[in-house]
Amino acid sequence: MGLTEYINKELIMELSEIKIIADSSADLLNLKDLPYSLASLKIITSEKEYIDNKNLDVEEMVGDLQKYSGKSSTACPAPGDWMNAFGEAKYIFCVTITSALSGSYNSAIIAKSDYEGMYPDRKVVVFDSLSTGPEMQLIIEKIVELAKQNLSFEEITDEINKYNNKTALLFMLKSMRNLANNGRVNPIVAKAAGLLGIRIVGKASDKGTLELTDKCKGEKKAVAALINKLKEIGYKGGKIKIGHCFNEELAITIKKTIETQFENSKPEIYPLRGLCSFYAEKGGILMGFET
Ligand code: X90
Repeated sequence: MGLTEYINKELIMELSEIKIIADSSADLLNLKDLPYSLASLKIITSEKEYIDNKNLDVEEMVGDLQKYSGKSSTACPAPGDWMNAFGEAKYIFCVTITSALSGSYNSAIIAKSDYEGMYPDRKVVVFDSLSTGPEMQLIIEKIVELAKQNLSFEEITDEINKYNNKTALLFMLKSMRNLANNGRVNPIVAKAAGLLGIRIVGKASDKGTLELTDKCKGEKKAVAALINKLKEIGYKGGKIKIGHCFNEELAITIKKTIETQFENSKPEIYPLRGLCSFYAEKGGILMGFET
């Protein structure tokens, strides 16, 4: 075998050697086409601990939380949880919730360095989504698309880092109680979200924090504000995903509004899983899209 052939052989990954791992804030239980695992976050109350995996009954959790007024918190996956999810895979692509609000990214980085230390011929890359939920799903789908095109590990890494700059996240929330109680948003700002009929619209900032953009009286105005922001941020009809916490009706309204304004847009609707449901709370909407 000549040198060029040798190098090429090194660069080209078999699809079966690739594994994608996301933390559970991506709301993704399985993936078509490529091996996939998730690293679970936890939701903790004084009564119960919920593990955000496929066995979690999200409806039950959200119901419990509505009745519960004590302290509640969340915990990110430990490095060992990431390591377990890696399994025996040779090429691993990890996607995490924003490192500005969670330790998940740090845990994954520690797992990466341990794993690569143990297996020098294996490779792990960790992408900080600077976001969560539906925007993470877009990144994951892009990894699958690139892997199927037989790009190398490094090429996929470069392309995903670029793609990450071309995706964004908007949200609409009825309550920010859990975000405020857990120090993820300024409590003074969050107060408005507790008022009856008030909807908060905001986005994931470039730094991966929550940035509130509009405080709206009523859902109609909030939908209008959300669509305005969508255009302002630069959506032009590309991929878009709407995750909702037991609010399919509002998700459909938003989907229809987008479809009438962007001819080629095909918004996808899905239910949020545990971590995102805890913070977005009942009625909340997260929207990830390409700009
Ligand atoms: O490590 C942990 O315990 C997890 C902490 C996560 C905190 C934030 C979760 C946000 C979930 C709420 C609205 C969208 C926020 C945009 C993020 C930049 C969803």
